[in-house]
Amino acid sequence: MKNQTYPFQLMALPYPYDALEPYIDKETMHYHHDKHHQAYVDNLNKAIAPYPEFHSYTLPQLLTSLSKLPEEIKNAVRNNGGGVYNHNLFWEIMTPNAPSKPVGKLGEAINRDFNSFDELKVAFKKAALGRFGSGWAWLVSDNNGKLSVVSTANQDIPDIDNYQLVLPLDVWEHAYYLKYQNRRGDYIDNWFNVINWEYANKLYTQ
Ligand code: MN3
Repeated sequence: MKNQTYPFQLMALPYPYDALEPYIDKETMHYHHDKHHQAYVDNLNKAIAPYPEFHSYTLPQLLTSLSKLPEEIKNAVRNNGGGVYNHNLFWEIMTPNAPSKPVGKLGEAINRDFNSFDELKVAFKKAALGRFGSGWAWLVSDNNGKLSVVSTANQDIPDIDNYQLVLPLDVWEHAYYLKYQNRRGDYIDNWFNVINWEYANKLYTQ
């Protein structure tokens, strides 16, 4: 997925639509993946279709070269390219067979940098609740493996030249409104039950 180029394609969900029930419901997964994510893919392709010089760019390359893009497609690539990239990662970081807590080197690093898994959850929830409007909360690691929690607006990604993304959480209303309405906090709490910590550890150690 990471190395694909134009025309970009919608990533298949790595599990059935109802696999994350009861924490994330089947109907939300259908809308989120089949409609929202698909729209980001379509709009990204539409934006770069007239610019063959960018057809050999991977998504990370496009997103880290925004300043090189023509003015008229810069925002479309930033928003829709970010949307594709973030959702690809978001589906992968969830699993119906989630271990209850962080594993491996990542588990050790969480204890080192946040004192405990519980304190990480507090910091992460604060960032995710504090993001006004639409955006994402992230656990990221710097080049020395030090972890931190950040949030971004809209579909913006953290600085992937300098940070490894470890956990992405979508806090757009489309990610939770059907089941949770305005209760973003409950959605965040429940999301911790479906994190694929094996995969997160792989991202952290790669
Ligand atoms: Mn989303």
